[in-house]
Amino acid sequence: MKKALITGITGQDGAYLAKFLLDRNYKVFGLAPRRSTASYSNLKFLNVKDDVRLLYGDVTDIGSLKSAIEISCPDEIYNLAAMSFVGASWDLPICSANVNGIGVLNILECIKHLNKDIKFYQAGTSEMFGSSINSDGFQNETTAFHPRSPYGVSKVFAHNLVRNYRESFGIFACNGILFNHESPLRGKEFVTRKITDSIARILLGKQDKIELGNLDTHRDWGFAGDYVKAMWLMLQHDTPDDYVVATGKTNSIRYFLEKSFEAAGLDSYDRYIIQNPKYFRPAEVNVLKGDYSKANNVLNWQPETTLDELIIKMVSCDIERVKNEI
Ligand code: NAP
Ligand code: G4F
Repeated sequence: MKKALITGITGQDGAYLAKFLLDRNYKVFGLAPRRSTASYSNLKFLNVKDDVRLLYGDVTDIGSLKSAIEISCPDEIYNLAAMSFVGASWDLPICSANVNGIGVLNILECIKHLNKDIKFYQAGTSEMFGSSINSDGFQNETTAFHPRSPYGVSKVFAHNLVRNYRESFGIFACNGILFNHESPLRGKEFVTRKITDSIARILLGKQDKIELGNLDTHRDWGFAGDYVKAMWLMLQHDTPDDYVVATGKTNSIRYFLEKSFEAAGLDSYDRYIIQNPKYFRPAEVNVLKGDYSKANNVLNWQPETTLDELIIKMVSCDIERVKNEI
């Protein structure tokens, strides 16, 4: 039986990846930081909370990582832990650098010293491209990085470390460069879930308006459940490498709003939206559109869920959740 250690197991991707690996008969360990109120809601939502073994740990605390690796003896480590909210990274730049940058170095150092045969996946992001785009309008593995937030900068640091430890020490370490992926488990501060949760509240008479920032940016949105498969495929391949994971389609926040309101049976979104300067960012990433042909050709991976299907799933799930709120 293969063993995997997932950092960030309580987050959106962590829960989907835990389920994916359990379904493939892995023994799954999860690193969970100490929080004043522990949140296992994502693991519970997917009915996997009791099937994983959680170990206290924090990627900024190398002793806790060493101990988690010694207890779990993993064949594979998936590093999903992050301060993942771009909007907060200007307020928390040092925290972002420590968790998203030094945290990765801590794990790589543990692998180097404890067991160089452990395969490693690093959760990289399209935010590393920032304002950089190829002349064909896509971003792929050859696109230069020009991050636009402390979050993006911290992830570039991690990306380069992973490549360096692969080249220097022969560690099987892969960078996924994942474009935005959403689900009913997405945190409510991210724009998609903020919209679908608010629509459910509007529909059920619990909210009147949605306050948002820039509605004209474009994102390449996929379904998180599809993307965790790509993480796993990277570690099953013969050689370690870096891969873009995306849908190849881009849409604006306005499109997401329009389709979400439609999915809830509500007409035009205009009268429900207030634009609040507090949600605009000091520097913005205007367009993300990923070319996933390398992942398709080498790993045989492709997205399975369309954005319109994803929106329907998120809206209906939030309507049920808000209905059942006490
Ligand atoms: P998420 O829901 O915000 O989950 C992040 C996880 O990291 C949570 O379990 C969080 O625990 C944990 N964490 C935070 N600080 C930690 C620390 N110091 N030590 C250990 N764990 C810590 O994020 P996600 O959407 O699942 O994304 C997973 C990873 O993919 C992240 O690295 C993110 O940057 C990256 N990524 C995401 C996307 C996307 O569109 N979702 C795209 C590209 C890359 P608490 O909840 O207790 O804080
Ligand atoms: O949903 P967002 O906060 O996601 P963002 O910044 O694209 O980051 C997500 O995807 C990255 C991959 O590209 C991940 F690495 C990262 O961890 C995270 O998962 O914002 C999307 C867009 C932005 O342009 C933002 O300015 O929506 C715009 N937006 C407009 N109004 C808003 C809002 N974003 C948020 N969060 N809240 C608003 O009210």
